[in-house]
Amino acid sequence: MIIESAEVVVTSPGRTFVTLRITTDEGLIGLGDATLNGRELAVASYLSDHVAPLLIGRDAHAVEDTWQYLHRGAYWRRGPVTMTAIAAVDVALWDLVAQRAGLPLYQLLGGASRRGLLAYGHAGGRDLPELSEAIHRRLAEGFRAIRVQSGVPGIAALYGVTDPGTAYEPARRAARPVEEQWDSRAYLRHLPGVLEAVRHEFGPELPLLHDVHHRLTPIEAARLGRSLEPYDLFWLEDCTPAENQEALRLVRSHTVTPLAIGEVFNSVHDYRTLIGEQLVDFIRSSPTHTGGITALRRILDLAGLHQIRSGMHGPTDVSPVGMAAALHLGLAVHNFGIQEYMPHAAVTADVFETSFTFAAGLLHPGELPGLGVRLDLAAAARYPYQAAYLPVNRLPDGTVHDW
Ligand code: GCO
Ligand code: MG
Repeated sequence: MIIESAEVVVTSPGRTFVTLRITTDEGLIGLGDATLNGRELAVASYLSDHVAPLLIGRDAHAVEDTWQYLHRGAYWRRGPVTMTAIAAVDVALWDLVAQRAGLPLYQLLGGASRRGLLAYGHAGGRDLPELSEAIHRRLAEGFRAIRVQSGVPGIAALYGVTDPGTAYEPARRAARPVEEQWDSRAYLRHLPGVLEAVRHEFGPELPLLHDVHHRLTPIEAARLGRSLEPYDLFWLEDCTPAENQEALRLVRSHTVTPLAIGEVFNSVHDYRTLIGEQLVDFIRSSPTHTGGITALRRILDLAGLHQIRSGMHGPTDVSPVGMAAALHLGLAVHNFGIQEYMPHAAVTADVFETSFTFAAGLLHPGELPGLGVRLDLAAAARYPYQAAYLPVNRLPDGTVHDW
């Protein structure tokens, strides 16, 4: 099965997605997600200028060799742009190999280890009544685990909180990033009361998650983790800027609240201390930003030795192709934990036809050969690229802070 062409498709149906589309001599088409939120064109260029020409004439079955060729062969290793580009190639090749075998991809990854993947949905509100309404809405949609984000008095624009009824979408279409605010002391004072109220209203069973989005110092994170222990969180996510792996030693030694980290990681090396010293409980990487299925599977196998489970990133900026890859891998690995699921805008379905399902709180990748996703090129052309940026964060005195 020889690769004849590799084409990069940039389209913005609702938001921007970058997709690698590989065609073989037998006419099969494999898809890989290369979407890096707010930096999409950098990956598109890396792929079309530097990677696509190397793929022509290669054997599409050579998944591992191609991964090593693009990773070691580039000399310059790691980094979100490079690893997202390699991920797109890797996922597109897995898609092709599985289509050629006539099997849904999860069957090539070891087969199903469970009936479906427990998914969590997002609920955010500016205050408690809005938050409660948002949680009820998610439960009515079938979610059986909820991520809870709340407004904080004194902070005007905050991560994870939108006007009632509008879907949360972090990237905004504007010439420059919008600016949000942050105040750790106000947040630390307010959040425990929010989780207490939610736990009280929704009872002890419902898994609740919360995302700090990289904003606290280790000692602040330790304090927060400890103060949330009575509310039995499923996880506390990205409590500190996660690239400092050693910071988690301090957090871990002070709290038994489970910790999830890694949506901005792109390599197994970002996890070595965290996994080796058992400093986290869930791996947030998605195939899209971590070098694909080949690379994430290695990370999850290492994590499994330490009873650390998957909790793959599944925001709208992981495309339907990237979501399908996550679902096939998640269905197959033994140490699956939970899958984030932020459904795409309805208009995205004009371009991407998917076969994954969501029922009774569980996602399933479906039974079509390969990933089970199709890209309609003519429809993609109707949604030309539109620039969007993630927000930038500032403290009350104007200092730039982690967003
Ligand atoms: C999450 C994430 C997202 C990110 C977004 C950035 O937990 O889902 O934190 O909301 O902010 O993916 O591109
Ligand atoms: Mg997050």
